[in-house]
This record gives sequence, C-alpha cells and structure tokens, in this order.
Amino acid sequence: MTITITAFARSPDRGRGLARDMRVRWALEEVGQPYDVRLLSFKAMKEPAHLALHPFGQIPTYEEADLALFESGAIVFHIAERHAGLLPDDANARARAITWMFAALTTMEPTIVDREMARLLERHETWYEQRLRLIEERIRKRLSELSVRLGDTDWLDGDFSAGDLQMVSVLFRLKGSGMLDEYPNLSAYVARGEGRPAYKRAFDAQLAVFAAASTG
Ligand code: GTB
Repeated sequence: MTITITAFARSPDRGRGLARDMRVRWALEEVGQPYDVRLLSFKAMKEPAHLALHPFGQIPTYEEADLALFESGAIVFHIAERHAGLLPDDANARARAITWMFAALTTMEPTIVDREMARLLERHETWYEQRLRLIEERIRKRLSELSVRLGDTDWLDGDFSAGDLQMVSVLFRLKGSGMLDEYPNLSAYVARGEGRPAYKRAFDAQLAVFAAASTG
C-alpha cells in the first residue's frame, strides 16, 4: 500500500529540516517504509482539497489506502504502531516510549515554539527582551531536568524509540540558539539522533526538495 505524505514545495526553513514532515520522513525511514511526497505551495495548503485532509491547512499529512491523518505526532505514533522498529514489544517499555513522545511534544516543544514565535513576531515590542528572557528561563529549566534524566545514557529509555525520535526533533529546533550547548549530554543526544542512517536519508530527501525548488 503506497504511503503519501505532504511537505512544503518550498520550505521557509531552506532545507534545514525544521518543518514537521522531517519527523514523519525519519519515522518512515527508521521502519523501512517507502513513501511518496506530494509537495504543496502555501496557496494549495489552504484550498479545499488539502483542507479535506488537514483541517488547519498545514503539512504534514499522511495517506495510506483509506486512511488519512494529520498532526505529525499522531502520524509518527501510527507508523510506530504499525511497523517494527520504533516501539519496544514489552508493554511497559512501550508505554514509557509513548510517554516520551508526549513529553517531547507537550512538555518540551511549546516553550521552544514560543521562543521562535517571539523572535519572529515580537522583536520590535518594548517588552521583547524581557519576554525572551522569561521564555529562555523556562526552556533552560526543562533542558536541565531532561539533562539530569538522560544522564550518560544514549537514549531516554533503553533502545532508540519513537520517543527519542520526537525528543531529538524538538531539541533540534534549538540548534543555533546556544542553549543546547549548555547541556553537553543533550547536544550529544541530538548529534546521536542526527547520526542515524535513517535520519540522514530523511534529511537529504527534504533538502533535495528545497535544492530542486531553488534551481528550478
Ligand atoms: N501540530 C502540527 C503537527 O505537528 O503536524 C503542526 C503542523 C505545522 O505547524 N505545520 C507547519 C505549516 O504547515 C509546517 S511545520 N505551516 C504553514 C501554515 O500553517 O500555513 C512548522 C515549521 C514551519 C517553518 C519552519 N521554519 O521555517 O523554520 C519551522 C517549522
């Protein structure tokens, strides 16, 4: 059954792997599932055909036979449940890996997104510096807690799982901020994720889209 996902025809991140199709591509590469990609312009994302798949007119989506999904978290979870390689067989270990997926998306990511939004949209406000400082304090609190939990282990709970895939993807957004470098075990953790062959294949595939759009 062919899997089709959607991605930006021209990603505003210029192929840095920050758009959320990257997480879906990475999950599919980890479990060895081939996939097609339908590339969308911003205009096409808001048209009825895409809105029927994604109520918020965003990417990524996932289609396979009569199943259509949106939300990268749900898509990665679905892939991990359907195919071996991203969730442990043991029921308790599986539940813990799923917990880490949620922790990445609901405890770690929102403040990191707040920081990006502030830098993008609030830079000229009088209170910008103060707000940025508060957001960064909240991020550091979470990073230090996560750093303590990770300790000197490779992954969050035993073998690499979908929990690590989501956590690395979320932490990756802080690259270039300097904050990740304050926690050497977290920087090493992200580098370990990026070093996985499946990650590299996914990254190269999304970068190729950007490169083709730039030359085409
Ligand atoms: N919660 C949803 C999910 O996880 O799937 C969020 C999906 C989402 O935010 N999609 C974004 C989108 O479609 C692309 S990934 N935006 C277009 C729109 O809303 O009209 C977010 C993203 C976009 C750009 C960068 N960047 O340029 O660095 C990084 C991340």
